[in-house]
Amino acid sequence: MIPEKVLKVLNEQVGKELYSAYLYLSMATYFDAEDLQGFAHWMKVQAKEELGHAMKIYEYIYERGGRVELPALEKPRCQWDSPLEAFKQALEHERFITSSIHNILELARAENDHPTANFIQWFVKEQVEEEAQVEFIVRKLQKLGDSPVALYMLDKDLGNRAE
Ligand code: OFO
Repeated sequence: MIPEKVLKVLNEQVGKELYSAYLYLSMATYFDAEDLQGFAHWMKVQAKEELGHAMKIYEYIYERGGRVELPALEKPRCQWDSPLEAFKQALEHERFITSSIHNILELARAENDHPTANFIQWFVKEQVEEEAQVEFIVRKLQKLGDSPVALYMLDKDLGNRAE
């Protein structure tokens, strides 16, 4: 059985991952409205990945004999001033998710819940990648400045992200 306190934060994390999917899908709607289909595609792929993260925790909870309880999801923001502003928010969000994952690890260790401490390591590693890929796009956007041609090229590039 998962210790009660750990089960609580794992359930909360399912909600946070679902919210990540919701936020990135909302960013996709913004990019589609701006005719930046490549950016929108990137966000749609990311939203699916986040759903996968939520499901990974969901399945783990049941594997350990726990019960998932889904929380209410907040309405995500739907408008940004620029692609850079949207990606900066994505980076801020990923940093928040990273600290949440680290908290789960610390709590699992404190509760001597070795299986969860082991399980959550996958997410610790994943968050390094998640932050790095968003940070890379933020840096690119900062370098491109206001050049529409450069934005168009980046849009093409992001449109190639594999599912
Ligand atoms: Fe689930 O990694 Fe992003 O939020």
